[in-house]
Formats: sequence, structure tokens, C-alpha cells
Amino acid sequence: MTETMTHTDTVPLRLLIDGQWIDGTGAGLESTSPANPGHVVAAGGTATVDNVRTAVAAARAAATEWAATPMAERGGYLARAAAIITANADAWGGELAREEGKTAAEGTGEVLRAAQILSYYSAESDRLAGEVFSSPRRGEQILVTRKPLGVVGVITPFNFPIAIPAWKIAPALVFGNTVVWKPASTVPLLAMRLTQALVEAGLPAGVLNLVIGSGALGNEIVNHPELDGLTFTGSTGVGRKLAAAAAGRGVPIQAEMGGKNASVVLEDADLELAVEQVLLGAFRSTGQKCTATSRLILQEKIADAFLARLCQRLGEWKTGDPTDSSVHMGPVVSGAAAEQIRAGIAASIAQGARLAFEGDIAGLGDAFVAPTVLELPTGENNAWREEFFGPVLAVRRAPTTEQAFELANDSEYGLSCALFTRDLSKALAAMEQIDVGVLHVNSESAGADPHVPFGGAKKSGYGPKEQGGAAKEFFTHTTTVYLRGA
Ligand code: UN1
Repeated sequence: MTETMTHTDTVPLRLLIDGQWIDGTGAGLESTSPANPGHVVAAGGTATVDNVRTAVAAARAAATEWAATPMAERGGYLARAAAIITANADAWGGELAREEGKTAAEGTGEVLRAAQILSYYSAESDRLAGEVFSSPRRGEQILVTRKPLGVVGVITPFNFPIAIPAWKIAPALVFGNTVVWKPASTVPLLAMRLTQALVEAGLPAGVLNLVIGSGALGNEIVNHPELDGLTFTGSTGVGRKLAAAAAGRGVPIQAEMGGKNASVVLEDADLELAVEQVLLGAFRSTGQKCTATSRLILQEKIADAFLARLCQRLGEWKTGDPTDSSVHMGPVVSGAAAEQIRAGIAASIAQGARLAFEGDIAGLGDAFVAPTVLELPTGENNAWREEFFGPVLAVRRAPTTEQAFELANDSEYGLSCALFTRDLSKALAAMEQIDVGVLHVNSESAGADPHVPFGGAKKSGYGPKEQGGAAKEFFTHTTTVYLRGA
């Protein structure tokens, strides 16, 4: 598992079950590079239903001892894994770019972010572990202590193949849960890398189990009678099905799902700053972030100038091989995803959108989508309502601040929003009026720090939020102790 490789090597895929790396005996899986589908990044057998059951049994068997391990020790494994991840950041960042398609700079950044997340949770034992309340009775105190849920299922998407798993698995582990993890089948190599770091850090057998395979394994996990909690990030459709199944079994679930995030540029904004931030928010990671900017709302007075500058700057971006350091934007995750996005763009234009910008992808493969800016005459357009999960920005104009905020709220989703203004009173009004889980003032709509809550309002999420204190809420339950001397 520690081989160094050139980019032409195909890494053998393995599952981790009860501390053993094993070959999955299910159907074969090839993880190919979306920029160059002829390049097989990793290949091997997927997990069978039996593999999943063995993994859950291993997690169950390890749960009591792991819960009894002091939190400081549990954090120690995370700290050691963080150091291993940091040492491999360039190599694994390159693999991430090849496997998922974001640029190598972003890939390395994401690997380092995973290390930062593990470091943050490694220090959890230094933080508040519970609460003490006064008692209305003499000689008594009331304590609120926390215990792990037990065996937690973790189901993660392709778009942050190591950072999202880290921000679910690290809190799950440090708060004393054991884990069965199913990553997206398009990014199994990075899942193996995170698992490898934790194994090399000395994590006891059974505490983390990795099962690689199709979405059907997710059903097996959510329906397993030994499951005590489930954390999911991915599409709204899958999230709702998992949430329904989990609710039916009385299992707590945290589901982070879709977004249709707006950037709002008011007429008093620093326009050059706003252009840069909107570019990053909309097109970095090829727009494949649940926090990406996919709607742009421009106050009428600056709209023409802003759009012209945005399209000019976007014209300077190069789309191509994500491992080429001169490239700004790589492919989307697969040819099939690209086709769907292209169909969405065509439908939007058929519904009346004006094609304000289309980037150059001549000679690139099937998984490339041109960075696209669409100006919409009305909100009756699929580019305004549907999450494309690609490099597509839908623009509308608003005469006033109030109307701009109304447009920002005109979505069933409410994950993040970016507001560009230099007027403090408008920023304060946005805090009250824009209904989102994450609001950025004068920075792009994407991005999340590990010590603060992350998640959406409205239909973007289901169940408790992630990160910081919110993670503690989800991955533990409380015992209220009425403590009186005898
Ligand atoms: C970010 O904005 O950097 O799936 C993180 C997603 C989110 C994470 C976004 N859960 O894109």
C-alpha cells in the first residue's frame, strides 16, 4: 500500500475490513481518469453484500473498546494520520487530479485540507466534553455527558474525495464511533489513501472499514440492523431515499444535499474583487461543489460592465488536462455527467437563455464541458432551478437590493450565498433576509472551516449540520446525570 508510482501505474483496489486489506469479490471496478479515460488510475473487485455485513460486524465488535479508549488517544491516531497525509500531499493531490479531474493544485490543497480537518478533531479532547447545570435540589448537580452513537455509516460523494470523508470520519472516530465507509465508486483510490493513512497511524482493527462499490452498498448499509447512525453527502435524490430508510429504522441521519447558490453583486461592491470571487466560486473544481456559485444576481446599474469583465476574465482561463499546471479548469467527473450538463445548457437556451459566454474546449475529451455563462430573462428556466453540478453560471438582473435578495431566496435550496457590497447595512440586512446555511460577505460562495457549522437551510440538508460543535451534536448522544451524594 505504500508504493510510489508514476502516473501510468494502475493501483490495485482493496477493501479494508476488520484491519485487513482484502480483494473485493464483487464485480470489477476500474477508476478511470475523466481527462483521459484510457488511463486506469485504480482497478479491482468491489465489495459484495457479504463484505458489507462483515464490515458492519467488525465495526460492532470494535465499538465497545473504541468507545472506552480515552478521547486523547483517539485523537492521537488522527494527529498521526494527519502527518502522513501531509507528507503525501503532492503525490496524493496528483492522484486526486487524475482520478477526479480537479486541477493538481486544487487536489493538493484538498489533501492538505483533509490533514487540517484531522488535526482539528485530533484536539477534541482539549475542548468542552459536556455541561454541568445547577440542581434545584440540595446536594445535587446535573451533568450532561456524551457517548458515541456506536456504528456509523459514512457515504461520501466524488467531488471532494478526501476532504469530505475526512470531515465525516474524523469526528465520527474522535467522538468514539466505529465506521463503515462507502465512498463514491468514481474515486476509490483517494478513499484508499485516507484509509491507508489511518491504518499506518495505528488505528485498531475494525474501527474503520472501507467498502468500495456501487450505490447498492449504501442501501445495504442503511438497512443493516446494527447501524446506529448515518452521515451522507451527495445528490438530493439519493439523500432523500437514505433519509427515508434511516427514519424508517429509527437511525439518526445527517444528509448534505443539493445547492443552487447565488452570488449577489450590489452596485456599491468592489467589482474587481467580486469578479474574481465569482469566477472562483462558479468555475473552480469545474463547478462541482455543493457550495459552487451557480446563480449570479447583478444589480442593474453595474450588470453590463460586470458581465463584460467576468466574461473577459473567464476567457483567460484555460480548460484542459488538470495535471498541467497552466490549466485552470479540468473535466467534470465523467462523460455521462458532461452529457447531462450539456443537455441542461441546451434546454436552458431553448427556454430563452442568452449564451453570454462559452469557453474553448476544442480537442478535449468527452468529460469536458465548456465554462458557460447564461443570461436568463426570467426564473422559468432550468438553469435557475436545477443543480447542474458543472461549470455553468445563470445570471439575472435586479433593480434594487431588496429584489436582489428576493432572487437569492428564490430557490428550494439554501446552502450558501455570497454577497458583494461595501455597505455594512446591506450586509446586515442580508444576514437577516437571505435564508442560507452559509453566507459569505465579499468572498466566494464555496469554502468551509472545520471548527464552524456547515450545512444548508431549506431543502439543502436534512438532519443536523456538520463540523465543529455541530459534529459533536450529531456523532454523540447525551446522558443527563442527576448526581447526588449518598
Ligand atoms: C467547500 O465549499 O469547500 O459537497 C466544501 C460539497 C460540500 C462541501 C463544500 N459538502 O461540495
